[in-house]
Amino acid sequence: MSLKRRTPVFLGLALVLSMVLLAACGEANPTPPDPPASPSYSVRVVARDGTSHEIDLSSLEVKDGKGGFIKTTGTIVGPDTFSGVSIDEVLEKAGGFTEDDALAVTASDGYTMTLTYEQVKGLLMVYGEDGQALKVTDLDTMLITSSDGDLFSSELPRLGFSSPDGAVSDGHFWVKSVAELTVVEGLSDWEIALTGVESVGLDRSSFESMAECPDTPHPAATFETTTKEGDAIVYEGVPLWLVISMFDGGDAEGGHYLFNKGLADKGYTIEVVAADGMTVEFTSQEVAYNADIIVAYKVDGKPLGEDEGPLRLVGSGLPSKKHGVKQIAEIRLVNLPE
Ligand SMILES: Nc1nc2c(c(=O)[nH]1)N[C@H]1C(S)=C(S)[C@@H](COP(=O)(O)O)O[C@H]1N2
Ligand SMILES: [Mo]
Repeated sequence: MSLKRRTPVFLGLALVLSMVLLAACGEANPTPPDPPASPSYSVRVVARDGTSHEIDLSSLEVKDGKGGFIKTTGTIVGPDTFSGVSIDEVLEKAGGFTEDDALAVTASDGYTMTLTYEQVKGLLMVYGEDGQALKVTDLDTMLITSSDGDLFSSELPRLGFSSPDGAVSDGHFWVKSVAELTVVEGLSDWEIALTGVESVGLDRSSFESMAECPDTPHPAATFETTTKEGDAIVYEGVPLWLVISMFDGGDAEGGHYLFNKGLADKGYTIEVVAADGMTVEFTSQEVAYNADIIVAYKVDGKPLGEDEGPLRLVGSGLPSKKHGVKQIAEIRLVNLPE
């Protein structure tokens, strides 16, 4: 009796939970069993000229490293010690890496993180014990191949960043189970302002981590359209509501982003502002869980060009053509309920 009654309630709850869980990528994965003792790893490196090189990591000098990372939730993992090889040596074996290049690091689960030249060289923001950003520091970028501790002994090889003091860097750069390193055209970092219940900066790598997260229910979004010339193109990004979950005050315990459904129901206005100041408005109700209003960061697999980038709005849910804002500089929540 009572069991039957409860069933619909639980189903309803499960649905709601699957709608609200958000944007903190790579944090709920159960850790697979440890790999067999002293495995040998190889990664494929695709050079700028398109040639593919299988690099046996055991053929490179093994170095000791120490470091840790901070997750989107604010949780700090490590620091701990590990061993591995220098990313410079891996790239050297495959034709090199120049200042005009960037590096797309792809994992076997499909997760991808693109590092600028500077990030490949280890210039990353490091964080203090309370998770506060300290300063950009010069770390050693490595592919971790083993660790005596538990933290970095599975899902190898793993991208890791080392310094003598074991600095803590952004978790989204610590790509697990690296399968391929692709040398791509150089790219620049950007940051846009998100101003709402909270104020945060959204930068390139955090956006990519959100869009590339292989864990459901992170809903990466694509939109197919045609250019004025009639060519088919595909935009990639995430729904606008997912970005809003980062600064609408809906965080759950531990700092996971949750979309603040209650606030959206009460109603507020979303302003999307372009670099030239052009601004369009949406209501929170029309954007909430709407998969067809998309913040795009790529077209045909490449970062948006200067004319539209770093981010633009696309999708069949836009109320007018004018709403397809290019060169987004800021997203604001205004007319917030008391
Ligand atoms: N292959 C792969 N690597 C990944 C991710 C992922 O989803 N897949 N998530 C990244 C993010 S966003 C974080 S915070 C950390 C989480 O690492 P953990 O699963 O070891 O806690 O891994 C990073 N590396
Ligand atoms: Mo993360």
